[in-house]
Amino acid sequence: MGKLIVVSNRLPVNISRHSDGLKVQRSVGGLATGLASYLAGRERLWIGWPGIHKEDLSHKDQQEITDLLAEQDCKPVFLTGMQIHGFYEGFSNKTIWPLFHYFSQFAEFEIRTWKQYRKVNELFCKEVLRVVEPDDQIWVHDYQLMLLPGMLREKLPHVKIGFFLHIPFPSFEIFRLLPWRIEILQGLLGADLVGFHTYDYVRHFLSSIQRLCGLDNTMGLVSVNSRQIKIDAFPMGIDYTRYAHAGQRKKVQEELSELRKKVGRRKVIFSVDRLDYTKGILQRLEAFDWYLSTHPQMRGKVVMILLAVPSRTGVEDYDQLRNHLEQLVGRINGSLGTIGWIPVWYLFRAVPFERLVALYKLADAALITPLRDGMNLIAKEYLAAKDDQRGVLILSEMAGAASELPEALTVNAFDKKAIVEAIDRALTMPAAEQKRRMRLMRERLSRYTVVRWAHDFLDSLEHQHQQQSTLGGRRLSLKISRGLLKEYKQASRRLLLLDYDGTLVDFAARPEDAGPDEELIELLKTLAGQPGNELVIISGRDRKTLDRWLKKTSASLIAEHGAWSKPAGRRWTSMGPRERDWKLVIRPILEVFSDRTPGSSVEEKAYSLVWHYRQVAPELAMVRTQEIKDALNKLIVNMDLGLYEGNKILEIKSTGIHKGRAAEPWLVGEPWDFVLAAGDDYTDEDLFAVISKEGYSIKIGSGPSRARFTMESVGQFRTLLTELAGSCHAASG
Ligand code: GDG
Repeated sequence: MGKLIVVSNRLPVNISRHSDGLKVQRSVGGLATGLASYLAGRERLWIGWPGIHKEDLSHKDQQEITDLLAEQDCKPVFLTGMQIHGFYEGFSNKTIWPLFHYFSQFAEFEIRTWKQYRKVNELFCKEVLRVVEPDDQIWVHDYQLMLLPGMLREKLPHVKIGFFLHIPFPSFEIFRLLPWRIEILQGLLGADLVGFHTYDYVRHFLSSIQRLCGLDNTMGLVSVNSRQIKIDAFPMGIDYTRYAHAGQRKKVQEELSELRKKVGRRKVIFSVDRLDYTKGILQRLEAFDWYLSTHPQMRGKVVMILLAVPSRTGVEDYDQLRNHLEQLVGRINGSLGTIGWIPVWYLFRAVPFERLVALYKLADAALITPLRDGMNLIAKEYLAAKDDQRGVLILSEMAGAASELPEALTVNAFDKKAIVEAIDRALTMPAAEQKRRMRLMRERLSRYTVVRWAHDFLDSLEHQHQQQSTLGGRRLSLKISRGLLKEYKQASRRLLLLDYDGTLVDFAARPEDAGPDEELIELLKTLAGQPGNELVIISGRDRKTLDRWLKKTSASLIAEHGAWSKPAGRRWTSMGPRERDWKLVIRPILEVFSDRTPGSSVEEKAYSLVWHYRQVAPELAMVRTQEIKDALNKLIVNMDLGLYEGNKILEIKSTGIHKGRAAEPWLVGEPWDFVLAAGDDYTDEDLFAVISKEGYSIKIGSGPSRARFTMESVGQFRTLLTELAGSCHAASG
């Protein structure tokens, strides 16, 4: 296996300037720990921003940092203050962070910061491209780099790319507010594996790609062109033993006895977070205030230690939050405190690891009530640190961790009364019950650690990639396309049978918007005009549309899946008499369903009726399609009709009309020495069935097919056609 390349916004290092030069110190983070054992004996590289603005560094400094970091298996992406301002403080923290945590009222939608975000993702992409090798695994982290997987995929079609989001993925109704929502989804879909903390976030992501990109999934597997992407939940764990054994450290014991002396016999409620509006600090403080008002017997007997770790200082919303918090602390302490008892012990700073663990060990209850949180590792660390199994965790339902910790007292963080009740229950809970709950949760945390999490993710990425290789078995490789090109050049009689939608052009939201671009018209004209060529466009569209869109190309046309055909320069002829009676029965049924299903429509073609549902909410479309099938299946048993499910359509048509039959007049008796047939959906399978095994049949996209080869996308297929067109120019010119 090749090396592992981890890419995250920040490198796991701190750089400081000393009188004798720059110093790099590795910081201990969950992710780094999780990877350490996985990486034992394996080459690794971590790419990220080193935390200092580029303009504060001379060229020599940059070189020195690069060299120092290389010793730590790290590679810097140097960013200017302006880039950090737009990309990190701007788009990441003022757009994505609030929106993904359901604070849409705080989200700013600025083109300027979006552009910086894209630019910085490109810079990260460049750094990865400098070092990546074909066998490597690339693991991209978090919301600052959501475009990166897509950018890498464009350059590296076959390399293994995983992405993990550490914050929540919001529901579709929130995500859709983002003006650049499609770009973000396309970026993420560049990965082979997209991981989230919980299954709820997976569901939200799947629903967004379904509604915004029209991509369905089967058990979390999504096909994009002919790549299969897995979307799954990997709840991040902690370095359990580090916290569980920390109590044995002398420094922790000293801190603890110091704290115990200060607290005396009082009960302790501990609250610690980065100072962020998503963490619900004000709300929990108000709840504590209410608790003290409604439980006067507890005054003087309980304290809340509130540790707010500075974060994003200088940003207005955060400074305001700090002001509010300090006012509230002041008000509670002023109105309820007495000489000798301060209800809230407030600290605005980060504390060293040993003091943090001592506080965890001291606390009778941890009050962790974020309004929204991707996971929340503090809740897990509190439990792990409790080696005596005493203490109660009060945890918000809105933290990802809640789904793994059902033995905690879970609360709705907006429901102050529920928090008050939970505080009361926690402080009066019998020791045996505390132990029972603690034991179950600690056992789980000791099994699913951050190391297991990293292993699971990377193993799953490897597995997903192997699956890709199996699926890609029939992919039209470079070698085969060279052979195809050679045969095309050498042939003197060539037949090209090409489907239109999904083969020559991508799907549009409205079918009428998928007309050909100038480049396509030119390409088809060239192909049709080359000596010895017969070009047939074989489509499900009606005659009028094909005439209007393709008349300049002088290609032969087949409309309505073979109901009509028009050899170049001739008139349309139909495949046989039309049977109208069945439509009189079936059309009204489809219309009733259509009236009840916003976004759907019924189209009548000469030989078929089509129910279109591209614009219908996916869950509703699924229900309605099944209902229509149930209703019609009974009716058509004795008619010469079939029901066909295509790309967001359900078609009812005569079984004798299909693309294979329509192509026969071209195939029979003609001495072609090169045949190419291409299409993307079930209607093209009838065509592939009549192509001889020497001919080239190509399916665009994934899924089972009779075609000999597959290609990923319309873009790739058009590139191949352009090469064919160019090859004969070159030959004749
Ligand atoms: C994001 C997501 C998700 C905090 N104060 C001190 C201190 N810490 C350490 C804790 C813990 C970490 O920082 C905080 O982790 P969280 O998970 O609670 O929150 P975020 O920083 O918002 O992280 C979150 C996480 O990513 C992982 O995917 O869980 O939902 O928002 O490890 O111990 N450490 C020390 N002193 C402090 O004062 N030493």
